[in-house]
Amino acid sequence: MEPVLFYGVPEGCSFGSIVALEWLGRPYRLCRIQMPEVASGDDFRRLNPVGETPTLMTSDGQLVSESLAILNHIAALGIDSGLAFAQGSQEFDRLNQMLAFLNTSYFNAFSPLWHVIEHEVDRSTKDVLTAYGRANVQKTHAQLEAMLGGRDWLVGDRRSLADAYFMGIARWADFHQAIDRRDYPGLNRLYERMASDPAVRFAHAIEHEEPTRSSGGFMGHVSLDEVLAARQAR
Ligand SMILES: N[C@@H](CCC(=O)N[C@@H](CS)C(=O)NCC(=O)O)C(=O)O
Repeated sequence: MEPVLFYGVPEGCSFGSIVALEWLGRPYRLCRIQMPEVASGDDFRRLNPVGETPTLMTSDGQLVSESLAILNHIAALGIDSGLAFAQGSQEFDRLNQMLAFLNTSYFNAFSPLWHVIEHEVDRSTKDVLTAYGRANVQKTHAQLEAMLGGRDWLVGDRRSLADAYFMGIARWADFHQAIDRRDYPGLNRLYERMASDPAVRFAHAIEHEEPTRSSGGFMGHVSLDEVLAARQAR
């Protein structure tokens, strides 16, 4: 079977991995995982014991979880097509640094905001967490704007996997009304440019189950049951 990306809905951070696979252009399939029910269920935990998405199953059945590991796996396949850089190069270090920032500081800034939506909390706890989350989201946007340094793309002079991953997280700021992105002009331009990228439009349509066309190698969806049955039969 082609590689399968298990992506979480709604609005999951798997978004960037879908964009990356589209850009890579090689055949792949998708498996839709509803959060939290299916992601934390026993069946999916057979593929990722952590119970989180994304997870990638490679064509030889190996399982890779954690966005950084998945993006670096895709990156290694995309060096020839200019999607990423060879380990040991300065560009690789820059990309890895940016991905690490996005995957830790930037991603985690939203955690308090998600917590108040996903858990029952009393009014004062909600106010404290909301203020803390918004302050973190503002801080990490200011940091990222400084790292962007007036360039068009997060790393180097062309799009990279960092821009793909950024897009999946950045939209959470709108959902939580945590910032006005126009206060960060460089990030705002990047967001607008990426929003019109065919792979970003595709990933958005996939999440929302809208009709769409792949500009990469998407071969269709496969269900979790089908994947588990195929693995058992191996
Ligand atoms: N460190 C992980 C974090 C993955 C993560 O938190 N995934 C969320 C979606 S963005 C998830 O699957 N949550 C499970 C749930 O909400 O049930 C990564 O970078 O891939």
